[in-house]
Formats: sequence, C-alpha cells, structure tokens
Amino acid sequence: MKPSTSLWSRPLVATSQAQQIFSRENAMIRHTQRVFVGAAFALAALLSGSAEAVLTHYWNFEEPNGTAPPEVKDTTGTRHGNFGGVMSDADRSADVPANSGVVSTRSLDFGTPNPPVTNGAGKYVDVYTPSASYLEMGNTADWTVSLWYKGTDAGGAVQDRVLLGSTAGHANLELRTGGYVVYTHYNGGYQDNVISDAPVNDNVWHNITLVHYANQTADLYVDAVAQVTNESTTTTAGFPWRIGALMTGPGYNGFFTSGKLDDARIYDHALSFPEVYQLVPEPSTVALLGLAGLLAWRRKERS
Ligand SMILES: [Ca+2]
Repeated sequence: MKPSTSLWSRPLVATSQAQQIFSRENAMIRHTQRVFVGAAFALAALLSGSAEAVLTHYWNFEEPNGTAPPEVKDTTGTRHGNFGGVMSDADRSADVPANSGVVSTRSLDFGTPNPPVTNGAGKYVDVYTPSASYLEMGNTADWTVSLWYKGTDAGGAVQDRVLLGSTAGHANLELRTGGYVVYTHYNGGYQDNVISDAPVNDNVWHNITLVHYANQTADLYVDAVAQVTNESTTTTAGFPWRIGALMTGPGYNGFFTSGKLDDARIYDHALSFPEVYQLVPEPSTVALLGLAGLLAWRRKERS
C-alpha cells in the first residue's frame, strides 16, 4: 500500500517544549509497551505446551485397585509394573507432592530404610517382567524423564541407590553419596557430571527432570531449577539407559532406595525450560529462580 502523502510529506517542525513533553511521554509509552510485550512473551512461553512433546509413559500410582497385576499401571503406554520384593498395595501413601500440577491422591512409599531392618527383602516396582524387556532410552535420542521424590536416603556408590534404571545398561538415574541426584552413564568409566548442586534427600518433595538431547548432552533440573545444562552424556552404544525397575537396579537386589515416589513421566521429546517449569506450576520457593531460569532460557534460545 502506498503510504499516506500527508504523513510522509509532513514538514519537520522545530522542537518546542510541548514536543519535548510529547517525546518524553512517547518514550514512557514505548518503555511500558516493551515491558508488557516482554511479560506477555514470557507468559506465552510459559503457558505454551509443545505440540510435539508426547507423554509416552506415565506412572501416577493412582490405581484404585492395586492388588491385581499389573499393580502399577502405565497410564499412557504399556510399560506396566508389578510390586517387587515385599512391596504391596499397603505401601501406597497419602503423602503426595502438593504442587505437581495434577491431582494426586497416592504416592508409593518404599520405606525408610528400604529394605526394613528386620526384613532383608526390599521394596521396588518391577517394570521389566510384564513386558519381558527393558525400556531402553536411546543414547542419541531426544527424551525427558520426570519424577517426584521425597526421602532421606543418604545415596551411595554407582548403582547402589537407583531411582529409575537397572544394571543392564550402565546408565541410571540415582542418588549419589550425600543425597545428590545424578544421571550416571558409562563412558569407559562412570560419569557423574550430570548431578545436582544440592542434595534432594531433605524429606521434602522434589521434582527431578532429566532432559536428554540427541547430541548426547543433557540438562538436569530440580524443582524446575537447572542444575546443569548441556552436559555430556556420551556413552558407548552398548551401554544405554535401560529402565527395568523403580527404586532399585534389578540384579543388585541388595540395594534399594528409600523414600517416596510419585508422578513418574517419560516424554519422547526434549522438554524446553517453560515445559519443565509447567511440571512444577506452583513452586512457591523457587518462583523467582524459575523466572530467572526462563529469562536465561530465552536468552539461550535467541543466541
Ligand atoms: Ca500419584
């Protein structure tokens, strides 16, 4: 469209006091607009879910009748599980994360300690046997694993205190000595570079989210606060992450992880920071850190 002649031919006039005021007001309006646009953009990023992110496996432990196999149902996939060791339906707990963003009435309580001192057999969920196979997380694939953990487990050496995993693939999401959450992976030696800054064993519900990229790097979040980003997860093709159990690594049944677990999810997609943030929608203690994280993520996206 041809621009208006009157607009483009309007003569410039000398600066007057009125124009200076007008100019200052314009600057204020532009500044306000920028603030609103920035806030709206942040909000849009926060609220927009990725249409590409598919929740492929979801264990929420809400089974109304958990006494018949499969006792732990995969509500979006087919990786159902059964109680292992001395675990039973009585080990469902009403202690649930209050800010998981979904209605939760039950978690699974694996005991503290697990196993009970008076009983050598531990509590875990076996997600291997019903499918007769491990759920293999590709070394060179995008995926995200998210879960809620509450406990006081002191952690341990490699494969001692597994949250999700097995001993079949030399990679696990687990608790290291001191209660740090770590995505251990084997690359000629066990790598602990994808590890939390702070322990997660303070008996408070924590959301733990591991975002893995096809280029063999990962981000680790605790309560939607990035602990590490773009850390190497390089491992050899023969040692992927193979999930066969919750709260132990089958094959090492002397080791069981203490505490409670809820709302474990697997996505076939590397969630963005706003999507991770949505998993912890009311993080009263981390809201400002989350906002800072969002802004950092947006800067990273732009760079
Ligand atoms: Ca639940």
